[in-house]
Amino acid sequence: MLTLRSAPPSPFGRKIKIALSILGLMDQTKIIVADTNDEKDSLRKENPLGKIPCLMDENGTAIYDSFVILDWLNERAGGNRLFPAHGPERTRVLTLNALADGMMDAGVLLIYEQRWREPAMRSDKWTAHHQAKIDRALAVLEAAPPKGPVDIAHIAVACALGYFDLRFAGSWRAKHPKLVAWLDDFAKAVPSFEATRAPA
Ligand SMILES: N[C@@H](CCC(=O)N[C@@H](CS)C(=O)NCC(=O)O)C(=O)O
Repeated sequence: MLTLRSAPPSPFGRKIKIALSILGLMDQTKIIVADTNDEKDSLRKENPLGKIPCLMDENGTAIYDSFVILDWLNERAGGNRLFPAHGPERTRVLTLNALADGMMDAGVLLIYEQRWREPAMRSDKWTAHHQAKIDRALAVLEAAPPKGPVDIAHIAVACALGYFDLRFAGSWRAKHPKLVAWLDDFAKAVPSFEATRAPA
C-alpha cells in the first residue's frame, strides 16, 4: 500500500487525491490525516519540512512535494497521463501548473499570516503583495481558462479555486465568471473534485 499524509483543507493534498482517483490508484492508497501544527505527528520524521502532502511508497520511502508526488504517480501509471512526456506542450502544462501552485502558496501564506502572527505583527504591505500575485494569476486564467483534456494543470487550477472558496468565501467568483463556469465544468467531468471537498 501507498500511504498519503495530508489533511482535508490542503489544496496541495487535494491535487494528489484527485490524481490518485483519475489514475485508478486510490485503492492502493491509505490516507492518514496529518496535523502540521503537531510536533508529535510523525509527519516531521517523514518530511523534515513538516509539510503535506507527503506520500510513502511500499518501502516506506517518503516522496514530496506535491509536484514530485504527481510526477511519481504519473510514472507509476505508465507515464503521459497527467502531463505530456516531452516537448513544448509539456512545458506549457507544467508552467500553468506552476501558476496554480503559486496561487495556492500565496493563499496559504495569507492564511498563515492570520494563524501564526499576532495581530500587531501582521503586515498590510506583505498581505497586499501576496494578494496581488493571486489577483494577477486569476486575471490570466480568466482571460484563458485551461483547455483540452484534464491534466495536472487543470487539477491544480481547480484545487486553487477550491481553496479560495474554502478560505476566502469565494470572493474570487464575482470578477471571474469564465473561471466560475470552467470550475463547474471541471467538477462535472472529475467527480473526485467534489468527493475531496473539505468541510467548511
Ligand atoms: N510546495 C509544497 C507546498 C505544500 C504546503 O504548503 N502545504 C501546507 C498545507 S496546504 C503545509 O504543509 N503547511 C505546513 C507548514 O508549512 O508548516 C507542495 O507542493 O507540496
